[in-house]
Amino acid sequence: MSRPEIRLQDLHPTPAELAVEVLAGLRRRPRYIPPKFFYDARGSQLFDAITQTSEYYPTRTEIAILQAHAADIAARVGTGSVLVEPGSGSCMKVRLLLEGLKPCAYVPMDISREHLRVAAEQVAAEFPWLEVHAACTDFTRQMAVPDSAPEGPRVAFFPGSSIGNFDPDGAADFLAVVAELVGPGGLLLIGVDLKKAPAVLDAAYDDTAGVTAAFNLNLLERINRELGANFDLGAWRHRAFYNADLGRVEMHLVSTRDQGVQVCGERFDFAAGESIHTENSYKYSVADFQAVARRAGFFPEAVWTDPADLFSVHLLRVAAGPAVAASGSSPSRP
Ligand code: AVI
Repeated sequence: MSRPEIRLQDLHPTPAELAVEVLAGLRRRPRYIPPKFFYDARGSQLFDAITQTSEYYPTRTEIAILQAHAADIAARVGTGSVLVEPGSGSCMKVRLLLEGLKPCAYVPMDISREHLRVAAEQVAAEFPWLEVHAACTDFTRQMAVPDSAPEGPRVAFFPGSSIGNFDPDGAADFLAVVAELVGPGGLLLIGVDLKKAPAVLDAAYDDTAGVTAAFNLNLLERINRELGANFDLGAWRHRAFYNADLGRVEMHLVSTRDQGVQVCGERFDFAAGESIHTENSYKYSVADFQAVARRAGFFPEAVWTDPADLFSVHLLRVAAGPAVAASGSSPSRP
């Protein structure tokens, strides 16, 4: 069978870009490596496996919200748009919207090239009437609709509470870039995880099967493989906890002993118990998130939640005037 036709714009980060950011993150205190580097091919697979664990409620809850309100969403968004999805991953959730929205084109964007290609081809095969224009890019740095895509009113789809991986200022900056991408009157449909009991959050980010631990540790494996580093994977452990003061789940890799590691010819010493901070996942109330969105020039049009108030899906529209927040954004730093 011939492969379905997709157009792929390739701006995949180079090993040199990985090296620059990893070295900078290991030199600073506290040490920090941005979560976008989780998503090599294995990391993307492990993330998909996380979404299947019983503890990780966001994915199944957001899907239930999208299914329950698909008709309302379609009525509010309308048909014929260019539907853009930054961080599209496996393109699972967008499938729930495509029949109702009937976009004229779908633009998945992801940092993981092969994962993107496979996912985009599957969407193109399942929805033969849909033009798919994929863009392999680090959307935290560069977010542009490929020139090959048609003109049309733009709608951005940013599910999964990926916005939580920015700190609130970074989130407002990122949303301002999205507002510019969709333009005046443009829409954003975005999933945002809600604040809840810390025990639920702690379990969601430290599942008993150890999938999230493997996902976190895969970062060190990737750095060993791609940058010729010598992290001893047996000497690091996964740690995740809800930081109530800052309203975020933090993930760390903790050194279990005093050790030295070579990365790109540079030696880094870690004391026992010292950690590399690898991810923040901010949680919001509906009102707090709407306040962040307003700073970026968006106005709330609708919000849907599940009966247990675990997760929210917001529909936001760009105001006619210019956005307030500055453009340019990067994921949250400690
Ligand atoms: C992609 N992102 C929204 C996930 C989250 O919940 O912050 C990544 C993740 N990290 C650990 N589990 C899932």
